[in-house]
Amino acid sequence: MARPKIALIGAGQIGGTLAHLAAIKELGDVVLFDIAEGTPQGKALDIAESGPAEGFDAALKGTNDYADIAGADVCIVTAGVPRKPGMSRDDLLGINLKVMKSVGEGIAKHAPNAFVICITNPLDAMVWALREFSGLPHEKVCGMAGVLDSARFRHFLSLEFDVSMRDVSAFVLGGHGDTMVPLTRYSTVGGIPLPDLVEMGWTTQEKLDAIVQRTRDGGAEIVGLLKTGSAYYAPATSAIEMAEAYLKDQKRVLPCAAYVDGALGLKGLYVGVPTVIGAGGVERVIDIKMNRDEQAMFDKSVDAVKGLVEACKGIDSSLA
Ligand code: A3D
Repeated sequence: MARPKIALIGAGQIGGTLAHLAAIKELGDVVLFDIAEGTPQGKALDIAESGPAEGFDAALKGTNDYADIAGADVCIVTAGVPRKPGMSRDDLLGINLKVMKSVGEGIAKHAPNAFVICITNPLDAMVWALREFSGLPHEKVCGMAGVLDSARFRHFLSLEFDVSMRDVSAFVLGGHGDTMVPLTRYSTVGGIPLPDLVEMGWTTQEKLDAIVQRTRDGGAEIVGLLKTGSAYYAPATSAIEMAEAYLKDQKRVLPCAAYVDGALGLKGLYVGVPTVIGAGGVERVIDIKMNRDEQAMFDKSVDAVKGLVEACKGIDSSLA
């Protein structure tokens, strides 16, 4: 059986890391696409040359021609610009919307059967626009944010409790922005919900609130440190987890920016929700129940996403 084909649209910081991880994990053959000449070719060759020492079997190709992504099983999109210190994700909207148009058309023409994972910011609006421009089925187009935001939350919690990150599970929902919703009631350490751990004296409500805020600011914290761009190791790892769930039909329960039409009281919107990812793409959106406070935070986040979608429609009339 031929190896799966993974097309990475954008060969910058995240794109290069995605290619390296996909090769090391032998998820399939990798095509790196970018408009910058030489960058995808150089990264593909560099990673291929790490193969003998690492011992992986995967072909890597760099290209500036969409025809080379033909028949891809998975497309992961990072094309566009990242933010710099002082910028919000929303500041990227105008420039990255244009990029989504060309990427969506490229995927529609050459890889219409792919499972598409968007990473480009502002995430929830860009994945919506990418789906509109590509015309692919909604369940085959989603966005990576929740896995990363949850991973950040899990990391901070593991430091607070001094336990393995593997035993901390967490859910962060809503839009990937300042209004994201880390759900403490659905987050656990070894199955024990966080509010119970506060009662048990493992931490205090103040410390938990501070961890929630640090999670919300997780992207900005890295931007502030790097100064020249945004995070890329953890974002790439998170998207690879989603791609693997699809390619291996793992039916993983992962939070991602999925098309929600009916669940959680939403009608036709991309936003961060718990999903099941398997060979069918986003196979299920999990319709969880939220309490009043959680619902209020989620609604605020949904409103922020709706505002960005409206802004996209204002910029590109073909989306209206
Ligand atoms: P960067 O290293 O600048 O790579 C972006 C690449 O896109 C560059 O190589 C560009 O040449 C390329 N590019 C620009 N326009 C096009 C085009 N029209 N077609 C193809 N390629 C193009 O950025 P990065 O890899 O650090 O980040 C990529 C995106 O991911 C940015 O929008 C970030 O804001 C976003 N990001 C999202 C998250 C989430 O959790 C959702 C996390 C981190 C970064």
